Amino acid sequence: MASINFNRAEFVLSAADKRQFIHDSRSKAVFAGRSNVGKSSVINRLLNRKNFARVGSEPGKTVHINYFLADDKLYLIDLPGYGYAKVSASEKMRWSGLMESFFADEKIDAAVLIVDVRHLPTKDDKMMAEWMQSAGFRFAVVANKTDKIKKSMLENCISDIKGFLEIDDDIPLIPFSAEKGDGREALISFVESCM
Ligand SMILES: Nc1nc2c(ncn2[C@@H]2O[C@H](COP(=O)(O)OP(=O)(O)OP(=O)(O)O)[C@@H](O)[C@H]2O)c(=O)[nH]1
Ligand SMILES: [Mg+2]
Repeated sequence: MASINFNRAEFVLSAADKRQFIHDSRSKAVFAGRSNVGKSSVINRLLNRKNFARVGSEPGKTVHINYFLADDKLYLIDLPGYGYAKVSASEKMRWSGLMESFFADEKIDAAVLIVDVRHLPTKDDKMMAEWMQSAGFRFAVVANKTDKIKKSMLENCISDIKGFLEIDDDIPLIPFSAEKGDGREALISFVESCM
């Protein structure tokens, strides 16, 4: 268990190829999820920065693997999103290849799957959740964009997401709003508990 100063952060690099992956003794937390669910926004919220990780209204903004370093101890890794319909077949292949080599190559301390609280997850999300658990990573799900639903809906939305993903009861499912900051402390606790 380590304590991280998330206000101390730097951008390290954007990797398009496995030769650029980072191997050192620092911890690594990855952020995965469908295009446009708010992976980059969640990272910005953790770091208390605006548009540090690039946020876009157009889905598919993050096409490389972006490494941010918090407190010289922990890499926050922004993975390119999946599931955007307009992506070409060759781009999908590139994504799969990059992900495969990334996960084969890296020691991951914490894996965070981000979903949109308003919608049921997709089959791709479920595959990602199964895969991350079977890989033996410490794993949590973040249900982002809670500011977009009524408070009274939250409990139902969360239990629907949990039911669809069929995650174990001991997997944290964290309601989150990158916009408002809700859930930030809970996500920080999870990440720090993995180190
Ligand atoms: N209302 C609201 N909007 C959000 C929240 N999180 C992200 N957004 C918006 O959702 C859009 C996508 O956010 P990104 O952070 O770029 O999403 P991403 O998952 O990194 O997207 P890709 O890099 O394309 O895979 C942007 O317009 C954000 O401003 C949130 O908690 N609440
Ligand atoms: Mg992004």
